[in-house]
Amino acid sequence: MSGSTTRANGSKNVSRRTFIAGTSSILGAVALSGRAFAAEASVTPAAAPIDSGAHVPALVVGTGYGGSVAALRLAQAGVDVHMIEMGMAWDTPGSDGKIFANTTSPDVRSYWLRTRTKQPISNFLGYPLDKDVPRHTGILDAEEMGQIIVYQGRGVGGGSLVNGGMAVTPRRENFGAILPSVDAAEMYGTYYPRANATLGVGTVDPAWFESADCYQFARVGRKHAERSGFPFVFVPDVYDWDYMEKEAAGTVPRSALAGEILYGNNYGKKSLQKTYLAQAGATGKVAISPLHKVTSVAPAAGGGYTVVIDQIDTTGTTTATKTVTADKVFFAAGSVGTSKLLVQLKATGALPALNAEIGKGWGDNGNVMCGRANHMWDPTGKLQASIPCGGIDNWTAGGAFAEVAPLPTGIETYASFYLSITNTPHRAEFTWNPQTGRADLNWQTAWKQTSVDMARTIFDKINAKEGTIYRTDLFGAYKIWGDHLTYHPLGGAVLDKATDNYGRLHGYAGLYVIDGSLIPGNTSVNPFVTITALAERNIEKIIATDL
Ligand code: FAE
Repeated sequence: MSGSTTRANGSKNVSRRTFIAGTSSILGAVALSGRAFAAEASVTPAAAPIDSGAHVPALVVGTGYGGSVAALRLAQAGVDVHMIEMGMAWDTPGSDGKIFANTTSPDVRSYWLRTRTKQPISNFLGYPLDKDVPRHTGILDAEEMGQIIVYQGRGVGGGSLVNGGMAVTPRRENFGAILPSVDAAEMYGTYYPRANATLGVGTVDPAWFESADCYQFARVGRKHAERSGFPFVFVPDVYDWDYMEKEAAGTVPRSALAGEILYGNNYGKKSLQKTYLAQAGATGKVAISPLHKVTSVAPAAGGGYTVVIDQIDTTGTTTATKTVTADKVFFAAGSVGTSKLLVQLKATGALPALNAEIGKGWGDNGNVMCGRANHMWDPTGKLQASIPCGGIDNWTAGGAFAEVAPLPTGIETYASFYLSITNTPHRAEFTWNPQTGRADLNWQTAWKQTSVDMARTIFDKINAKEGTIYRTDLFGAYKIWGDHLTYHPLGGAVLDKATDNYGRLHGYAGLYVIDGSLIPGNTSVNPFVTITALAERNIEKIIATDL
């Protein structure tokens, strides 16, 4: 654009719009300290597409948890950062005046480059739920990786755009199995608290929970768990609990109570756009290129790295290919994105010195879903908050932690629904397939049986006690288990194996991994607090020693 100059973070156009967005970022950051999260629009750094030929001190691939931590802390240390994000900015309302689509009515915004929806719960009462949608760079990717569908968020904010916000710190006695090379005392003393504070994690008010219509399903879940001798625990979340109470009181627009979740929450949820990325924007040192996809990273002749980036339009078509240089590159494209990129770059000769651990140690966090059919005298409520707030902990005895999840259909279903995280031993590997020019993942559907068996340590017992049965209508005809998917991909560039103990990739100074691919396949609970805390730990060390 005429009259503009290229900034140190590789973007042009310090326009009035950027300035205003920067100002609102500051306001957003101030709001973080109060209880004023809620219905505001995004306060992330304004989209500022990178110029071909630009040179940036730090380039971050992806804008999820790991990428957002890296960008904020680097910027606070005085480093100019450019974040490259293949998904959209999610800062502009659609024709209905809302940025995000409702879970009950998926539309053009809902899926990443598919012509038909791929809903995790595919059926209800015998009817298939999927429908045709226009192909678009929508928010939820149901990526089919061989024998597993990996659900991921696409856009500025990564998984935080689509997830349930359940923000769970693992029990400390389980941490040694999750990240064996990391000092637990440091994590529980410093980095988990830092992550929880910056993410804005809170817990439902127990008194309100007891009376709220929208949590009848969770109270039924608790009753059944406790009658079978299982502990029920409250699960913290980044949803603004004050806002949800106002939704229930009818004083603010509804989001969790309107069934919004999988395709984004228009209000109430503190996604990364409102937390880490808002603070990053407030530094004035972070720029973001949405609808830009990194396709290659290789050593540059004069030092640093040459990064090749495809700019795409909302049909997924490449409209420009840009080449930039970066002194340091942070891989934060998520477990699948980073793993696919690294196995490709190693196999095709761009980064041949990456070690043999690249692509290994991938797991599904043992995810498996199921529903139970309750008796007619045990209704779960027709109004259900889309945000879960409690779980059943049978990890030590049976290897399963089950979230009591909603089925926000708007009608009484007499169903209890659960997402279990299980202690699966199975790990898959990404490899480069030169015939197809794609990375393959050798996950096997049959491996889910271990997870099903662990989940059954909870639900077989509850069914026996309550005289109830499993639902067979949610995942296809007469199919009890949602065992074809994961929400929680982890691993593929494992800490202290593919990288050193702080995420520095072996073989290349200045290349780092800082997302869920560092974690070897399981966190015993929902993963994003651990991804965030580990990123906080690693970036602190990298800033202290590498810059
Ligand atoms: P992630 O957040 O996936 O961010 C990676 C980003 O990189 C994405 O925005 C990508 O679009 C982008 N990207 C990928 N490849 C490229 C490329 N080549 N160039 C440019 N950009 C690229 O990574 N976890 C919880 O702890 N609690 C929950 O309640 C929860 N619920 C979930 C519900 C759903 C439906 C889903 C899908 C996930 C859920 N998760 C939950 C998982 C959580 O969102 C996930 O572990 C984190 O988002 C992973 O963080 P990363 O930083 O690794």
